[in-house]
Amino acid sequence: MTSHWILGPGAIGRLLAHSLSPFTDATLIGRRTLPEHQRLTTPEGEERTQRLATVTVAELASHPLPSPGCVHITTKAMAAETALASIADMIPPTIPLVLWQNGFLAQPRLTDRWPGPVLCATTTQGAYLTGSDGVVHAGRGPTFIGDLNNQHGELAEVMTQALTQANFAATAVSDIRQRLWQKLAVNAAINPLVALNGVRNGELRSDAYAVRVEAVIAEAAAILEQESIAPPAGGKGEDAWLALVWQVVENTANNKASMLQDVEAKRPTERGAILGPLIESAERHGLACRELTKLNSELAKLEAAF
Ligand code: KPL
Repeated sequence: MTSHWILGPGAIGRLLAHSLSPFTDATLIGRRTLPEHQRLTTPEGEERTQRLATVTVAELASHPLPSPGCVHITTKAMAAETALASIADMIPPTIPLVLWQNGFLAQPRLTDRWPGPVLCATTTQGAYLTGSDGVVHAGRGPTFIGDLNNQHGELAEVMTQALTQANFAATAVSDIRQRLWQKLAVNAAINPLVALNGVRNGELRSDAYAVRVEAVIAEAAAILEQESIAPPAGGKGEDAWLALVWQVVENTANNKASMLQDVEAKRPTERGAILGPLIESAERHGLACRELTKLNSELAKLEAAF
């Protein structure tokens, strides 16, 4: 993979740019100007400053760059399509895309609409921004890459090799749809509740919240079964989903979930990409989704007051 454009200078976008830049040509693209000198704090606490190639969409329109080998879209889920539209006439429509969004909203839409190959990535790398010139790589975690129709296995291999070489460990997989939905289920059980109540993940273990976590999982397990999404590692139905959710709550007890960070910053949340596909599927299959719908309306109400 010769050169990478990274569209969306959030935490994962900047982490990718820091990782790829010493090894290959990587350009970070945003709507606003970013300082060229960017700081990375590693999980070991080491601080490094790197000069990254940064450019705004407006600068790119007036001073076009040579076409990249691929475009990583690292915006929030609901911004992915607009972000791609902002650069679409600057790149050939055959360029491979890599989608890094949570949930399952941008992935099926762009897979249907973009003429070139569309890879989807799901990552457990932990990272957060510290202002316009810093990102903290809080924890390492695996990344999986594949495409929804399993037509681009070789490209997924090339992409994961490029990332792994850059110390961003990634594996090509043939079950990315399963993995995206599994992450979505965990996010649906944790993110809306912590965001609405302003609590860290670990607090969901208290009785008042645990009942709602269980209600979400009861609805989600039935929906996932209809979507042919297997329960996690060898388990069965609702119990396996619950065990996974409680494990993630335990592992991330001290975390402020991404949706809580959005609410605190008065940014729109990813509810449409996380709760949306579950509610839409429940309606399609005639399944109950009272708790999911309630969470979605509560979040909508909260966001309307920003
Ligand atoms: O993925 C997460 C998020 O914050 O979006 C979890 C797993 C809930 C960890 O906080």
